[in-house]
Amino acid sequence: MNILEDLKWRGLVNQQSDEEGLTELLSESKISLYCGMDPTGDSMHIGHLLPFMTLNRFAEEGHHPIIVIGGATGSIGDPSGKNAERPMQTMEQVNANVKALSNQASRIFPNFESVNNYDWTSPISILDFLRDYGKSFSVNTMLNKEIVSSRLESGISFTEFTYQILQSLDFLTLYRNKNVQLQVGGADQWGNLTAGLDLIHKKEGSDAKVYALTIPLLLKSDGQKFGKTAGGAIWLDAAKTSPYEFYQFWFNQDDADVVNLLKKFTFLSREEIADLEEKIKTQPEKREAQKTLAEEVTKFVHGKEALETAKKITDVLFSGEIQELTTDEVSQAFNGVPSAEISSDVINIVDLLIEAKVDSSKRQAREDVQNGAIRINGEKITETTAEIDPKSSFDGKYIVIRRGKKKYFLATIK
Ligand code: 545
Repeated sequence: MNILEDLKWRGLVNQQSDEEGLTELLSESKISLYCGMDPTGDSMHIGHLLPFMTLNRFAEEGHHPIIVIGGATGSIGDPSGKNAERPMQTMEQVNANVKALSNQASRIFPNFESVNNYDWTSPISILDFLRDYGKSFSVNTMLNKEIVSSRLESGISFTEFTYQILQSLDFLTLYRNKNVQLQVGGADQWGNLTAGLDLIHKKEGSDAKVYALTIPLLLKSDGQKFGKTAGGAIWLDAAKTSPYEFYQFWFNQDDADVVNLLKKFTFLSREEIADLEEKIKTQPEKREAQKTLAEEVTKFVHGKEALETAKKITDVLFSGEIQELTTDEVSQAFNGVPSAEISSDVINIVDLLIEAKVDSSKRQAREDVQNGAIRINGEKITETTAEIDPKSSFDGKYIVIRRGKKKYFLATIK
């Protein structure tokens, strides 16, 4: 099976400019290909991951992937998929985001080449721009692209209207300087990708071998957009979404979605995925497929060590042996549980339950303790006279309180 067939099997192909041509090119030679990202923020989230993981699939076949970080395009703002003008970022913001994203990209995709389109875009003067490139673009064609036509009623600035020219210029520059022959992007990028093909064909001749491939927008089996949770996006930055939360996100996927996700987000073979698909049918309660998905994606994005920590936290929360966690693991594990700040003084258990907002009345707090419903750092406390020393656990930073079987609270020490 060739790589395009594999991508199709995984559901990773939306549109292609010339399937036959690309199939032939890939059967003859190793190529360079690229996907871009604009510095609209300081981290990617899982919605951005697929095109870059797709480049990685090409890399595994010996092709050469390049990431373009949009220092220039990000200062303009891509109108694709947006129904209103983007607020323009300051150049300081753009530069800070370029830095953060470049670091993130090179950590997750260490074998990719990375370039910044500011380097070749910023030296072009307005006259060169209009004379060398503007002439190759028909306003009529630009207006007919979905990116622009969908904005004609609500309005679009000349700045954002020009965006497709800048992205096309990147493809042309990379074709000329690095022999890049394929651009990959999400389905929203089709207009920008084909604008690039047109520019290259005009400037370099209609026989230039360049191609575009888009990846479908990911939906869940219930039709909802994938990757958005009640708590917001799932970020690739461990400081925004901890590796433990990241792991849990994948682990909690429905049976109906998990095979699709294994195909798209892991590098497992058809056989391995078929095996897991079988296990969903015969032993769904084991959640083997979800576990494998969570392990594979967490390892790919955060590395082996972070995966081990995520699994350890998962096990500890299941067994209740909280004292086995390190301070850092506590902060990952309980990020998002109800928490309150308390002082570092030794405190009576009943008072602690009130201060940490576990119980709202002393009567309730005493009852909970007497009923054996309260655990402090994993240890059951049954005496209402018990005194708790905040300095004695987790470097004096946290007390983990459990009420009943599952409900956790975190007291953070001031
Ligand atoms: C710029 C210059 C190029 C080629 C591409 C670009 C960027 C492109 C774009 N892409 C999106 C993006 O999102 C912000 C990510 C940052 C954290 O806007 N014009 O930059 C997304 N892209 C990945 C996929 C996408 C797309 O990075 O293509 O479809 C999401 O899946 O929206 O020469």
